[in-house]
Amino acid sequence: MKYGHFDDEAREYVITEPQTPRPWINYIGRQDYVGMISNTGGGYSFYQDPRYRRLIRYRYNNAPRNVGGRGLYVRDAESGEYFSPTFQPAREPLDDYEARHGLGYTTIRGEKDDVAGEVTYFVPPGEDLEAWRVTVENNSDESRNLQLFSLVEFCLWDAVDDSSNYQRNYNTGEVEVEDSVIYQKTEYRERRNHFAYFACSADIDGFDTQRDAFVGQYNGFDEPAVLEDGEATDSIAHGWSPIGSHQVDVELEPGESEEVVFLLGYHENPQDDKWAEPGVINKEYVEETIEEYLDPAALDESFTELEEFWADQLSALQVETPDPETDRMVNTWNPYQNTVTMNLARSASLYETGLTRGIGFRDSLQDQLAVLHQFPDRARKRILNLAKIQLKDGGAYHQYTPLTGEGNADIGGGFNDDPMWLVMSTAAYVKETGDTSILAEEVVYENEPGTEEPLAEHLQRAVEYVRERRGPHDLPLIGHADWNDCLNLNCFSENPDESFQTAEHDVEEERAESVFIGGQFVYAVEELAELADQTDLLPESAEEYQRYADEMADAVADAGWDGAWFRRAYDHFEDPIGSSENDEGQIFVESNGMCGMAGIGREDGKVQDAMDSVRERLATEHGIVLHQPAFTEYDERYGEITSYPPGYKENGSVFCHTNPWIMITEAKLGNGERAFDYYKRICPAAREDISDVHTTEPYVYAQTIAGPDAPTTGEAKNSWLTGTAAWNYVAITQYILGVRPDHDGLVVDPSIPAEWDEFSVHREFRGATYEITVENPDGVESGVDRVEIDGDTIDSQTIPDLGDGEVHDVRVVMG
Ligand code: BGC
Ligand code: IFM
Repeated sequence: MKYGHFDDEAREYVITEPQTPRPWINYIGRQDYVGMISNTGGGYSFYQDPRYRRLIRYRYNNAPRNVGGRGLYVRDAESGEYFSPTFQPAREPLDDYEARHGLGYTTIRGEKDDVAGEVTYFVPPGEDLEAWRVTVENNSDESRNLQLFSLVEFCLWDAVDDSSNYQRNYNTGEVEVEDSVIYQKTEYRERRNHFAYFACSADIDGFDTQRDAFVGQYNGFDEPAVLEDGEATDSIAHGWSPIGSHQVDVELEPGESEEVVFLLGYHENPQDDKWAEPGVINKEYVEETIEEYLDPAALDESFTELEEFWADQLSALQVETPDPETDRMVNTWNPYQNTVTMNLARSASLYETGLTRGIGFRDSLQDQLAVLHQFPDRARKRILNLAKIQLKDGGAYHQYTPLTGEGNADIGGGFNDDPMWLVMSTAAYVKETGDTSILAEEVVYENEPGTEEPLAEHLQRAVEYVRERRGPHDLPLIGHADWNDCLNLNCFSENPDESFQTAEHDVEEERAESVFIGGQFVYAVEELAELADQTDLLPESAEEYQRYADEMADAVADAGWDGAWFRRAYDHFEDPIGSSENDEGQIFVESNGMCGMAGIGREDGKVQDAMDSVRERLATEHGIVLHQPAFTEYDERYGEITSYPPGYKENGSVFCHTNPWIMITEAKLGNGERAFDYYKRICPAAREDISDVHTTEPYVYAQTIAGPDAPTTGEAKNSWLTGTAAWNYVAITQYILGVRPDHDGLVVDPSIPAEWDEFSVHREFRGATYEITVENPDGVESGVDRVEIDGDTIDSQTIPDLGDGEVHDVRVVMG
């Protein structure tokens, strides 16, 4: 069952039924001001930090869900009937409803009894505010006496305090109303000097700022007292729960409509004006902005700017394939999700509260892989920022706090895969841009802020970190965990009555090993070897790095091989995990994907065997699950992974992040059919028809899809902020369609379904544009017979880096 459809031309997802199985959201704003808008107008907003600068309250685990925060109501003053054009919060059934999620904006339209309300939400580029452009329309044949009510439920800045410290925050709330602007100035008198405003373009007929006055003591947002009575109370909040609500009376003749603009904005005084008079907000800072953006003409202009921004962002890579679902993901939705994920890391969604997590080292480095061609400069900056939370021993803090840039000491380090992602992403950055100067950038270490070393040295330390921390099988020590946060193997006793995971222990005693990191090391250090061929900025030679990689590959091929697939790890007692010797967790996808991508043992058939085993044991119609069999009981020796019921999250769900590793490996083996088949199994657009099963948005990837061991198999969870987006984009564009940046140019090496007879890729690369057409006259899955550039055949699969600002026609004939 579907709840809408794609409008490919407009690059919008159109939702035609408000009661989607979960809130289906969109993100607005991409710099400091960020908001989430659901298909019923819910969600929340913040400035820079979703915890400390939260503007709108959101109740994460609420029933009915996704209510509060934002609201719009249209009321007929004569009949007293009212509805929300966004369906919620009034939840009055609508005669007509449509929500359009576009790139950086959402438009929702609802009609009832011949009155329509339409609202477009977006953040004008460069501004710290969200605009709601609301139009009320009289589609009946009589004049109507209507009232529009807005609603914003302010969060008192620190979102944790907001939901925990009521003895304080029921007293701190302060507001001010001047003309049509409601100022939320809570805590302004304290040290922070920031305030929010909720402005309206119309002369208002009333307002409310105290929630309980608006809602009524015993009503909900679906039947607020003010809507029941038809009149705002002009309440001023003194403590309790400040809100902003305007009442605008609108008289409309038949066929007439009226636009009203609302602005929810944030302001922070400049540093030199930090200590304003206590309690007196500096409205003069925002007056001009408010006036400017209440004017629809200014909003038109910034909306055009927003559209141009996105057109430009997407223009570097566009494709045309025989598969429309692939096209809509690759051309629009996947890069859109990549950008949102790059901006927010894993911090704020409807599932990530923004209260506890910062920017993850591992996560954010992987996010860069997909945006390098879109905004290489921002990616460069982020890579260098991340390198700052590396530790001098080559390890890294696992996360940093965006407001301060400091490593998160509560979580610390000890995730032993972390350093390798720095190597992988830096190498990918250089392949895209050719800019080796990043390696010379001086970067500090988190634990030695006084010591700056070139990024090249950071990479070297990353390599040494893994090389120096190896266990009894010469495989890398896993530390607290590798990519799989929940595989926690350093448990020090086999006695189940003792609590080992939590016991204080000396890191020196940790012995559990990771085959996954072994594969990752081979992959990353071979990249480093290639990089060393390009530049002498790295401390060691290509041969030396290759020797390290080969050494590790031998250890993996030896102790990491189970006979038909790669093992996953060894626990503290040297017992294998991910082996046919185990009862549960016999085979894991991660190590097979990573060792497969690294090509370990490819020459003697190991990679192909591993892929066959994955297909036989892990591939389901909803994607490839993490492992089989799933763990049925909590087992301290494996840690958090066994805390999940079978089929969920790290315990055997389709953890979508890992699937592209298999797609890439299959593509590298030339198995185009399989690679693409896996791509389609988890492709959100391809799952649109089973939206009632999948439940999350059909236009973005979710982190997990419940595996076959789960009672709700096929159900997705935790959509939007996931490394799944970046890796799937890499898999489809670089390995299946096969156009990938390399140091000397763009490699063209497709691995596609045999029945595809042609596809094309528009790719901008280092200043030139390549219009690539791939023909497949013999119906093969892989293999390239001929490459022509501007009519001339070249003797290679690599389109040279022409860098001449020109457009070049590239014809590739497979065979
Ligand atoms: C989740 C992981 C997550 C980790 C850190 C665990 O409970 O299962 O997916 O990465 O927490 O937040
Ligand atoms: O690899 C992690 C990621 O860093 C955060 N989400 C879960 C993944 C698997 O545990």
